[in-house]
Amino acid sequence: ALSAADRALVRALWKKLGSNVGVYAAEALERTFLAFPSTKTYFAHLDLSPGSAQLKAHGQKVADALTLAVEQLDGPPGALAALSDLHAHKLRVDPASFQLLGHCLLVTLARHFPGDFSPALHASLDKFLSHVISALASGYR
Ligand code: ZNH
Repeated sequence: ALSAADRALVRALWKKLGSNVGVYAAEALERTFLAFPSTKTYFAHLDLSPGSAQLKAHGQKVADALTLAVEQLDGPPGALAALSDLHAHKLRVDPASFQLLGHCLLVTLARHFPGDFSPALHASLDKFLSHVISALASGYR
């Protein structure tokens, strides 16, 4: 679970990302598709070329879900329950691929904010992403 210190570090990073969370999420998606091409199969109906409008739009949706998760870190779990259901039952995404996007998000943020990536922030962000991933995977049970 995330400690108060973990939450504070994640919130501070999110504040720094400001209105650009969607930009970084889109970059993380691009990295995921490049590094793990099988993840592209779910998006055959979208234009995944670098910088495409559809990729940006999807990046913004993923970003908004992540921001919601940051905002609800202190609240009861369940913020991502509906989204988990969607991925499990409608989209039928292999939950293992959540880890891949999570990894690429970490890499993307570390690359853009090298000075902020103390071992503590790295660990806290890792915990946050694991928290999001397990929330998304919860609907598969
Ligand atoms: Zn997902 C969709 C989030 C991961 C696949 N997504 C989606 C959305 C969101 C999300 C918000 C929108 C929904 C609506 O519209 O309602 N995701 C998310 C997150 C994550 C994810 C947060 C993590 C972190 N996904 C993922 C992965 C994959 C996916 C990994 C694969 C590989 N999704 C998907 C799809 C979709 C989605 C396919 C649909 C798209 C369209 O548009 O069609």
